[in-house]
Amino acid sequence: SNRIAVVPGSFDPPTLGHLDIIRRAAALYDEIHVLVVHNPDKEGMLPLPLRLQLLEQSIAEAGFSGKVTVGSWSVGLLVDYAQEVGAGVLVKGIRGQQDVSYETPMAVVNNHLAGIETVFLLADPANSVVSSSLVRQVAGLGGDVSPYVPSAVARYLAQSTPSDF
Ligand code: COD
Repeated sequence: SNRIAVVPGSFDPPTLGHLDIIRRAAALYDEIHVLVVHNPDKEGMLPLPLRLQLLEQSIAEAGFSGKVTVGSWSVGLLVDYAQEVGAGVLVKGIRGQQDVSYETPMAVVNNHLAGIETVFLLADPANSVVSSSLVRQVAGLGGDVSPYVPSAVARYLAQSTPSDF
């Protein structure tokens, strides 16, 4: 059924942009699976268990954990996971033309592979410059990223040293 949606991402780390998309997806669907898609070839900044923990904490602190579960996926196609949990929809956030170009082929292929639809939510302009890579860069140089990330993430980044990234 299309009442279950997957919100996939790297979430390295989770940002306020991610959280806004999760909140809005939860308003549209009965059940949301936030999925940390782990690319074993990409080291990334935060280890997978920490991404999961920060996502869970951020979602709980934002007060919309009711319909939202957090999981991870590192083998096989994203659509295999969607089919396994009975989701007919992937929800993604669009910040601008670059996101459209990046997401379009994946949306088309996922539809061909499994009949899964991708629903795009336009980023809130307040978050349109926020990305995990920007947060990694600013935090790595010792800057304050608290305007861009949930407080659980800000707390974690503030107590780790730049050389951790
Ligand atoms: N505001 C709104 N939305 C945002 C913001 C923001 N500030 N920042 C990010 N988002 C959105 C992104 O557009 C994306 O939809 C989502 O949040 C996650 O973002 P990231 O950066 O954490 O994750 P990405 O972009 O690295 O995506 C990783 C995926 C694994 C989800 C992606 O690569 C994917 O769908 N892969 C498919 C794997 C697969 O099965 N391939 C075969 C068929 S295509």
